[in-house]
Amino acid sequence: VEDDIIDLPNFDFNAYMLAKAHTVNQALDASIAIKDPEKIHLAMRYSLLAGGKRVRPLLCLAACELVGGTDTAAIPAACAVEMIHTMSLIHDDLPCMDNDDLRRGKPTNHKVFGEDVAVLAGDALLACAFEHVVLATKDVSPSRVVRAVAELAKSIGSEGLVAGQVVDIDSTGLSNVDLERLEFIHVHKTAALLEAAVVMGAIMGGGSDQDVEKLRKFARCIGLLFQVVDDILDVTKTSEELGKTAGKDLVADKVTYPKILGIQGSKDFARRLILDAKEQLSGFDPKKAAPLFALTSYIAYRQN
Ligand code: GRG
Repeated sequence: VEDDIIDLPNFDFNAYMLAKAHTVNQALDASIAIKDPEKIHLAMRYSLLAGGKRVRPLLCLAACELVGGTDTAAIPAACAVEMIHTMSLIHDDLPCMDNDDLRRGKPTNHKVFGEDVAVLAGDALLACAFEHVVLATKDVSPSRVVRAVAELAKSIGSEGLVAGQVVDIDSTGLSNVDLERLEFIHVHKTAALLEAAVVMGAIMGGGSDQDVEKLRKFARCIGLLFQVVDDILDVTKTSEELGKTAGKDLVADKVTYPKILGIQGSKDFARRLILDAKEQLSGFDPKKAAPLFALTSYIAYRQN
């Protein structure tokens, strides 16, 4: 998405990202100690602390801030979302799924610890996420914590992330995947967890039902935006790497937005999603909304 259609006056996004990512990384480091049995805890920490953009936790903290909450209220939820994101990547990389050797620039979990431990590390991170949000959340009413946990659970199960993954697997190699099916995959596989991150942040921060629903709509737009941009980057980056005009999506076995809409059509769609996302933030205090505007911009213009 080339044109800058998000205006961010007086907001130092780099400083914001660095400070918040540091807070998140410290909290993640503290959330899982190395204890007995050492192997499983090392495997969990290996992937959780392997880097990554931390987009989901940052969204969670920014949504909390927007509705007037503090980082303290949302940090356990932010960590829980990243734990689940990480476990989904560990499982996605397994030989029975995508069979990837590298993730975040490092050997995948199963390459280092073996397939058996990688499956278990994913399972343990999933359990740890729920335990963490319930036990570590401070200064938030129990009813809000329960609502947040329900949001998280709904976003990842057979009507969320898992639904997206199973339909994605079923679509691999098919030549007739249409826009509706592609959107189903991404709404579930990618957007659902981003939505949970934002909604949990708003709930933990004390947002009204109206705030939460506006932010849910915002998150659905940026969730799809995330994936459209991912698909565009996949084509443009691979084209650059190959020094050709044809990109990876033209040779790979999976359907992408550029394959169905073309590059320009995908960019137009991304632009529409940015405008729709912005629209949802328009009723909030612009100063408090600046981090979410900035994260939208980051998702739209990122290079990886
Ligand atoms: C959640 C119960 C449960 C099971 C997992 C394997 C699986 C089921 C789902 C796969 C989901 C998957 C791999 C989705 C892709 C999501 C995505 C866009 C990943 C890339 O996210 P980035 O760019 O990565 O934020 P970093 O490394 O920066 O965190």
